[in-house]
Amino acid sequence: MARTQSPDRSKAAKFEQNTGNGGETHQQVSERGDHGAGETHLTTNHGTRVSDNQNSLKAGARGPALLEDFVLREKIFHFDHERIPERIVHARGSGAHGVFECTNPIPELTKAGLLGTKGKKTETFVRFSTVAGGAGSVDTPRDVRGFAVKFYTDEGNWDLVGNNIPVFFIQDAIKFPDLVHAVKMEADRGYPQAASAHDTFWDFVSLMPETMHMIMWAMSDRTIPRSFRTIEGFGVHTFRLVNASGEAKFVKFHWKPVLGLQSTCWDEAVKIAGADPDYHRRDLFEAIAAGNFPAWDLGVQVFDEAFAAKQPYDVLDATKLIPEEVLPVQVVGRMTLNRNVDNFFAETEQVAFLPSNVVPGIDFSNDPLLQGRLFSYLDTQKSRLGTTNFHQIPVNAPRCPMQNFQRDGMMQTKVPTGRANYEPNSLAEAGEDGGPRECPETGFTTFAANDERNDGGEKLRIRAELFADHYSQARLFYRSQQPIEQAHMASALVFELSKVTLLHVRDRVMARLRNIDEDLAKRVADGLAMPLPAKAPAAREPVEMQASPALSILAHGQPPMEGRKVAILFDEGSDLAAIEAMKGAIEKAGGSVMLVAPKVGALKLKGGTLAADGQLAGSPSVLFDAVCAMLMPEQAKKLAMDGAAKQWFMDAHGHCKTIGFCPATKAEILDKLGIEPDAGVVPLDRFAKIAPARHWDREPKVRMLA
Ligand code: HDE
Repeated sequence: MARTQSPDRSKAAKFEQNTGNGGETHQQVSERGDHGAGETHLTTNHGTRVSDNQNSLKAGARGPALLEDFVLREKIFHFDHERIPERIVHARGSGAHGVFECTNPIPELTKAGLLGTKGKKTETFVRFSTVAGGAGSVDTPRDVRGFAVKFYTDEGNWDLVGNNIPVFFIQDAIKFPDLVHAVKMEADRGYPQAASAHDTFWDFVSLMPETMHMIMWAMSDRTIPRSFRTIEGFGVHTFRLVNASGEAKFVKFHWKPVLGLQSTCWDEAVKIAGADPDYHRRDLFEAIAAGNFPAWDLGVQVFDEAFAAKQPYDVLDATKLIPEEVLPVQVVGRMTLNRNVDNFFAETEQVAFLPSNVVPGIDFSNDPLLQGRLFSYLDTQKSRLGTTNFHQIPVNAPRCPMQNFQRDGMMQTKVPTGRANYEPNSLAEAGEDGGPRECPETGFTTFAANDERNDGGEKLRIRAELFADHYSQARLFYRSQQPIEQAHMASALVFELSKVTLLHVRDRVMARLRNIDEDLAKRVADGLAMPLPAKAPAAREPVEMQASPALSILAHGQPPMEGRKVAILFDEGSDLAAIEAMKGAIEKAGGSVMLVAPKVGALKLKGGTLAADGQLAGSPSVLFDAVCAMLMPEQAKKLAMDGAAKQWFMDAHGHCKTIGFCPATKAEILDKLGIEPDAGVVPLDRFAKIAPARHWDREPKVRMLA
């Protein structure tokens, strides 16, 4: 038998393989000379045209693959290295492009150009994230959300790398690796993923009372948001604004969502994790794709040393906030996210935020957490993106001119010309390009902070006195919540501590809770069926602060219809005109509608046929803000025995959502499930008006809360 390759045999073998080209083989496609849309040619990374992207090079049709196959080796080599290290924290994120527009300029406070003129627009890139889970984890665990914004200003990139909570767990950067180790998967067993409800996290918390304020936020509904579009953002640290005369004020940055604040409830968040692990990513992408651009107002709280000195907390302590009722937030501009990324990896994964990216007019404070971050982010980009030249990646590159004498390094993509790679040089005197020079007038100058309260500035491993108050603001937060929100917090604590197997850790947490609020501590102890331990000694006795309604989500009122998603359940025989009228009413009010039916293909209705957007079992009610059903009696009867259908209504009811019913739905489904009409379980004619509201007064009837 001939050992050489027979062209005819290899052709025959190729004909049997399906290339995915509409059922055609490679041979069929290439015989026709069709190279796909636009007649573009597939090449290697070095530009050589590839003749066959379906078969590796073999010594005979049944022979071994050859090392010589540079097309195969290059393709596999690149593929093998497609993943880069995920972020050590905030690994799971979603990004989008936007624009920031200054609406209320503050040139008297800052010389930063983006805040200096009304109507001034600055491009932005935003990445929202969870903190603890890996890049492939779900979107809805109980977790803090990152809210990182890169402003591509005319004066360089300003990165405001914040969270959706205005305070942080720890006060000093030296504790960050401990905190992160404690909250991530436990070191020996590699679980739990994206969850704080485990021994090591609560062990750390119980031993670090400075975490208590943040723990109150973490146990509140702030950490189970409805959407990225409905979270607030905070710069967390105190920063400085510096004006053209060199005068500085302190500042805290806030982002206020135009769609209002909204969260889910815990049972709902858990179920969403299964129904749609990409719930937040999908929500953001789809909203932007549909032209419903989410927006946030940027606000500032501006204050001076004298104000800072009068507060019962230290403004350099990142575990403390300044209540808005004490110092109002002044809106300076609005950011609108108006463009999805073209490529997730190139943009969302490779974006590198640096709190050290500031522009003239914005400066740091001595917050010891912030100071640590100024090192950490630059350092981490080298290990994640692999090169000191990560700033050249398009999403990271400044939009304004950038030139200096830094050279070379891995993956250098620029080709600098000339000899000037040092400064000072006098090459210009010889007619050569001498390169850029420093700019004393317009360049960034650090505000020469003269902090009177810094006791002479000896080098000490020490924290300022008021940092020792760990409970006043934890109490402020708890007592500023509405009763149902307090019940959610107590229940969250019970849930989390119930997952803690070290009993002494549960005890120690409860002992600390007693410093925050005795009633809260008692509810948690009752919920765990454990005796309340003695109160933990406090390093500093808490002071009473005036309640701050701005800290409550519900005090902001019911959400608007704009940006909310409503499901209409129908089946064969439903009235098409009625469905269309309902859809129209919801869309007119700014909501979006998903049509759900037991089968997705076209169903025969009264008045025509209609295809559903989602199949009932795959579109559980947790994915919607409100649901209604428009069914004929026979179909309602059939659905009344279907598990997915029953759960659909039970969950909508249990999550305190508005449910709109037709007579058949009420008689055949709701009545049998024991779902009684209330302020939010209403006939269809009232549904559209109140759809986005949550009916929290229903909750004590459907769930035991701590
Ligand atoms: Fe971060 N943080 N962090 N952090 N952080 C990172 O940087 C760090 C802190 C925040 O979407 C890392 O590029 C230290 C506070 C966000 O890409 C890392 C300390 C706040 C993001 C890092 C803190 C944040 C990060 C991981 C204590 C709210 C995601 C990958 C001193 C104000 C940014 C990376 C994105 C990411 C370090 C504390 C927010 C390791 C050392 C406080 C939103 O550098």
